Amino acid sequence: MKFVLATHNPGKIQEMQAILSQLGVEVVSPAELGVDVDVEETGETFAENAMLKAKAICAAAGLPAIADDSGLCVDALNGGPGVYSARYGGEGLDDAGRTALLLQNMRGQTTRAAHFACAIACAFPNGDTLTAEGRCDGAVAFAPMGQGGFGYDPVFLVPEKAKTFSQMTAEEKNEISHRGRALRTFSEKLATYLKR
Ligand code: ITT
Repeated sequence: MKFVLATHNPGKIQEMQAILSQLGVEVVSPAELGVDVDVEETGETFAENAMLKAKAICAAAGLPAIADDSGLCVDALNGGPGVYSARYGGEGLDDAGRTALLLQNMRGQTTRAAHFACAIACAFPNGDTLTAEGRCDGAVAFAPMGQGGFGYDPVFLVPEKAKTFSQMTAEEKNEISHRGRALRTFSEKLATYLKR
């Protein structure tokens, strides 16, 4: 069975393709199918937004769709930017701009604890759905470090590894990341679903 990835984020597409192909799930991007739907993320939780995206792309593509909604939740910012991670600071900012804004808003803050959260939703053309969540605990670094990954990776420090996500290989990140964990849980649920 082929699945369409309900995301426009190239960083996510790369990671989701790498993890899902290892798990034996065949995926295509919306671009490969000529599908271009912009879904308004009106949900208050990662899970709600992931489901909105999965259902919209499933309807447009006529294929089962897997969506990811994720973000960085910082304790000192009351869990923010959270579901607003992609929109932090408004439309004009890119990944580097949002990261710089985060460091600015954390200036002088000694409580650096944060976690990445990921909700995966899968919608099937027959109306069935599957969901999974994953989380990775860490801290907001004091300055960007490393070149890999995307988004807030350069400032997300994993203390046990003494590295930011950007300083890890793709494999190292996938092993412990919110997205890796959510997708592995998802693939177990998918296997059970497909057996029925
Ligand atoms: P789609 O909705 O098209 O999937 P998006 O980038 O808008 O793409 P989200 O609404 O889920 O996705 O926003 C998540 C944001 O959180 C994303 O833009 C990143 O800035 C950040 N983020 C999520 N996972 C991340 C990761 O593994 N590393 C770094 N930043 C991440």
